[in-house]
Parts: sequence; C-alpha cells; structure tokens
Amino acid sequence: MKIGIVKPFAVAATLVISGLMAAEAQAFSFTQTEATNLEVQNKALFDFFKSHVNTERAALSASELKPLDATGLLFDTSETVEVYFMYEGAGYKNEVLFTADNQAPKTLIANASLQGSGGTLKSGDGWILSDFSGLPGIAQFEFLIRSNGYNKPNNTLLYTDASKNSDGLEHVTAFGYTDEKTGEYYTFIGFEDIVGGGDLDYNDVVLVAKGFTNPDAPVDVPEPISGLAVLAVGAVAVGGALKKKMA
Ligand SMILES: [Ca+2]
Ligand SMILES: [Ca+2]
Repeated sequence: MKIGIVKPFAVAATLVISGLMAAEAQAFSFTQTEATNLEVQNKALFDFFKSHVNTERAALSASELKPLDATGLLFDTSETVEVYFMYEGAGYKNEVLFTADNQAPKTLIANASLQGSGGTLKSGDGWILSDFSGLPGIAQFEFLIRSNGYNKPNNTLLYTDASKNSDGLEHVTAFGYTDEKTGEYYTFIGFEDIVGGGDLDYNDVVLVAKGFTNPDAPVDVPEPISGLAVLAVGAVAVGGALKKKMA
C-alpha cells in the first residue's frame, strides 16, 4: 500500500524537477520601452548624479569604489526597473547588459556612447523595463558591460560581481541615493571598461537606476509597539508622581 503511494509521488517529483530544469534553461523575458529623459523629469536629481561622475582618467582607489555593494540588486518582478544612461568617457563602444538571478545576460544598451563620441545617446536618456517573466517575485538584478561590445560582439563581459570577471578585477563603483523631493531610491553605477585594469576612472559607462530595494533602509518599528512603549514610559512617570505625593 505504501509503495503504491510512494511510486507515483516519485514519478511526479521527477516530472517537477525536469520541469524546473526546462524553466532554468529557458531564458527570462522582459519588455523595454523608452523613458522620459531624467534631466527633463527631475533636473535637480540629474544634476546631482552628473556631479558624481568621476573626472576623466582620475583613478579611484579601492576604498573609494563601493559605498554600495551592487552585486545583488533586489527588485520586485511585478514592478518596473528604470535605467538611465548618464555619461560615457570612453574610446570604446561598450554594450550594457543585465542578468536576473544569474540567467543568460540580456542586452540593454547596444552602444553606450554619447552623441559626438561614437553614439547617439544623450545624458539622461533612459528605459523602463517591465513585464518580467520566467523569474520569481523577487529577483536579483546585475549590470554588466561587454567591453567594446558594439564593435566586437564576442568581447569579454565585465560583471558587477568581480569574482565573475576573467581578470578577477573590480570594474564597478556604486552608491545608493534617496531623492529628497520624491523619496525614491536610486542606484548609481559606473564601469571601468578595460579588461585587465585600465585607468580606473570608472566613468566609461555611467548609469543610474530606479526600482531596486534600498539595502540600507531603516527597518520600520511597528506602530503598536512604539505606542505601548509610550504608555509604559507614561505609567512609570505617573507611578513616580504618585510615590512623590505619598512620600
Ligand atoms: Ca574614462
Ligand atoms: Ca576608464
């Protein structure tokens, strides 16, 4: 009797596992539409990020690179992610890609180059990513570039996670910022595009993104607890006052 139950279960489990493997092999999908230029949307915010683009050929030290660890940017796959191109200080024509939950990378910007510098982009141009499928409700987003990928489609990929890079080097600087006006959280990310090092100015591709969870967001204290705490303090105060009266 027991064997009779176990056997179909084992078959069902095998089917589920092979189904999962098929889902893993199948790449995720998303929709990419143009966003309003960030400078047009919010000039103060645009200017803030522009002022944080590093000076050409000014090397950043390792300690300056990562106020934010951007290797696992969490996002709600039922919402949108907005990505804005801020700057390019590079001779290369770099391709920007992203991965979600370590799946095969997808192209986001084929040629991340400014007008007058080998491309057609304006600072602040952006895209809205939406309608994600093939991903769990919360997934990990990771930016990467293909160094000079517009010219050389088989060139090396450079990940946000340095341990995935063929040269083992850090190619990203990043920080998080909450806009004072809107309360919205943004992620700033700058790439160094030369495999093996380069001039370490980390401004070869600079992006700003919205839609990721702020890892430093303070944990909310639930209202009932803080209310009780106030009552408790009040009770102690009343108790103290009563004691004084009685004394
Ligand atoms: Ca540069
Ligand atoms: Ca550089």
